Amino acid sequence: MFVGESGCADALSKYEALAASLPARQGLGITPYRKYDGFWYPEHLMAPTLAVRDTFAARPTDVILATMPKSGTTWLKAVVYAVVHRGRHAPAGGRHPLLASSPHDLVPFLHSFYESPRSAPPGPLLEDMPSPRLFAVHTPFTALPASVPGSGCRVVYLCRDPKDVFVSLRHFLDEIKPGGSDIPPFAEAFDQFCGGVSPFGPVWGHMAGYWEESVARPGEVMFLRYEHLKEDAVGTVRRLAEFLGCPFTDEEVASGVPEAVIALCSLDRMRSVQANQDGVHGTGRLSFKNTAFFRKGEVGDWKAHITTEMAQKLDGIVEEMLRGSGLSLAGK
Ligand code: PPS
Repeated sequence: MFVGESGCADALSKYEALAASLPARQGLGITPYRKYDGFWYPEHLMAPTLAVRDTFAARPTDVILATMPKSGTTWLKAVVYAVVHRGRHAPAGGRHPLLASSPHDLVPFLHSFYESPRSAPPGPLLEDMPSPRLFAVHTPFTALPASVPGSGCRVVYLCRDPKDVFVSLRHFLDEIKPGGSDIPPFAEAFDQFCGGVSPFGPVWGHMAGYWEESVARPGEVMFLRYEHLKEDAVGTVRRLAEFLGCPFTDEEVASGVPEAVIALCSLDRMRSVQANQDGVHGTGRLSFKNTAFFRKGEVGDWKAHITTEMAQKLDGIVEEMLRGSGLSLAGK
């Protein structure tokens, strides 16, 4: 069942009532959080997330990109868009859509279709999108749309060192906070992150959920690491294309198409795009400049911002919480 023609606000009201009944707290974000099924959600995304879960109808050709915020979402959106649409849009061409639009506009967040206020109900909008549809979520695996498992659609998860996630998140919040709003001091924010209180956190539960699913259903869920995409971009992009059912042909490999995808989606190239310099992302409730999505894009930037003791503390918590899951981030 899709959210009906009566409009998004009506369809959301039952989820808004549920969201309002959930445990709430202030967190390191700029909005309060609500806790649902063990995870902390930015309050304004709680009702849309529940509406997506219950009403979104997945197609077998859909691709869903899942990340913790600040794990490389923007990069993954660009790479997957470039790979999937390379037949229509040559990655080496000068008129590629990624050179005219933000990756966030080309690969929308699923929740954005359900956010209120919105002029049109999400059902027809989603129905009218041609296949393959590409969407993104920050949602934990357990809160993905109920129609996703078993639909045959592909889920790609991108995981990043939680220390770099924290540092990136902190910078992002500093960058986008509306004038006059307060975010907790650095040390306090770090303690909250270590306690699992972050957007869509705890980070370890988020990673473990997708990891376990990628082990159980490797044909449907792929688990990638930001660090591996950096280290072996060509190998990772080729594996990604295979997983998505559109492997690079020998001719494409010989003519450097995977390398062209990587060059197109590089941080410097993306940052130079006009739409990423002066565009805005978000909805009426919360919006910010696209420039906030592009900072350093480095592995290990945490070393410039948190002490060895803090790093050991977070690493220890993550390793402990991941114990038994088969996933280990140690040494990377
Ligand atoms: S969001 O808000 O969740 O969509 O943010 P997200 O895109 O997940 O994370 C932003 C961080 O990703 C870096 N970034 C990139 N890295 C490599 N290549 C490309 N093309 C790229 N684009 C964005 C961005 O700089 C943020 O990381 P930090 O460490 O803050 O630099």
